[in-house]
Amino acid sequence: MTQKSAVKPFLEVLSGQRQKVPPIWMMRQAGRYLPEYRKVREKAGGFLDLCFTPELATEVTLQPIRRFNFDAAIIFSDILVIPYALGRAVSFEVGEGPRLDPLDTPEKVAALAAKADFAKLEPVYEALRRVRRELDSGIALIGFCGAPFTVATYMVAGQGTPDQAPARMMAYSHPDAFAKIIDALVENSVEYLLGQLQGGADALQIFDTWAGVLPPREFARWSIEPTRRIVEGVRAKVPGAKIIGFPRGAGALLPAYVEATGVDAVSIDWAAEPSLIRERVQSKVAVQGNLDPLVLIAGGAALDRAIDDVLANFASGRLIFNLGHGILPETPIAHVEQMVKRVRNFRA
Ligand code: 1CP
Repeated sequence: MTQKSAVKPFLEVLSGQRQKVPPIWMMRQAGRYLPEYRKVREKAGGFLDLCFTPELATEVTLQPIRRFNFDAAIIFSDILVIPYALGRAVSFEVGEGPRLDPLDTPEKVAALAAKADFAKLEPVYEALRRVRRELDSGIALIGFCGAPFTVATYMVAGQGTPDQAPARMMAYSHPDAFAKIIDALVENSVEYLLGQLQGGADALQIFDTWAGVLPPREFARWSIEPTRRIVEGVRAKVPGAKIIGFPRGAGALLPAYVEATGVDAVSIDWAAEPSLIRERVQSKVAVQGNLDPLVLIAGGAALDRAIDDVLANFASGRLIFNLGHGILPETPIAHVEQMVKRVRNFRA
């Protein structure tokens, strides 16, 4: 890797300093679109074994950095390690996504552990320490967790669902039970994020992938409020901790999310309306996003045009260039190279 100065452009943007060339990384940048990832994944056995073997997690975290020299690495793990550490059965079936033991009645919720077994998460902290040692000083390291609502949707349903109906239904029918799950996730996520900062993470991202399915009142209660408590809990121990929120699909609720949670940046999806974002979001915090992952598969002139749109919309303010959601497995590597080159050649 090329030697860089100790200034981390990614962190500069989070601290309020717009960069002439926006820093760039991709959500889900370590993963199945990379042949070198698929190789490690095969030899790791189960997906959780990959997450919990520091040597392998370090390797796959660094793979996209070696290839593309991104401005940030995100530690290889998953949002479902918290339910796992809370004693829930969690497995990943190849081609099917996560499977959990459904937490779908108030009786089952009453028996949920209040505190995670953090010894189970120690390998993630060890992987962070190893990545930090190997990473160039100009590249930031991101730790993460799922937002309580999104993690709860998988815990309640026992799997991914198209519309998160099981969790939404529990929130309406048994709000006290649902609140108990959310509270456990808030408290343990604070501790997990603090552990990641101690392990060497420079910044944190809170993924609320399913926040957009909630009506405004429920969004305030189950997305904004728990995220606000996590931000406050982390900063009570590490004042100034840099935190990015990703309430996917929040749309016109983004200004309220930013105002109430206190995050330093929001990751926005590709449907976000540019003038609303500039005037009511980017005027307050940094913005990360928001290329449509599908256009990264399409490539060619459509990709160039879409990249230029993101830059025209947001590069006059604090921008971290990213996708609007995770990169898809069928994405050609040459298209990622095309994107990185075009963004790095941009001068605002
Ligand atoms: O076999 C495999 O390789 C499994 C695929 C996979 C990978 C590569 C899963 C299972 N998780 C991960 C890693 C992962 N997950 C990372 C680190 C890698 C990186 O970003 O480079 C991160 C940040 C996540 C976060 C995550 N997991 C989210 C939030 C972000 C998002 O993309 O929306 C969610 C919702 C999950 C749950 C999950 N884990 C895995 C899958 C396939 C899913 C999604 C299930 C669904 O679609 O409902």
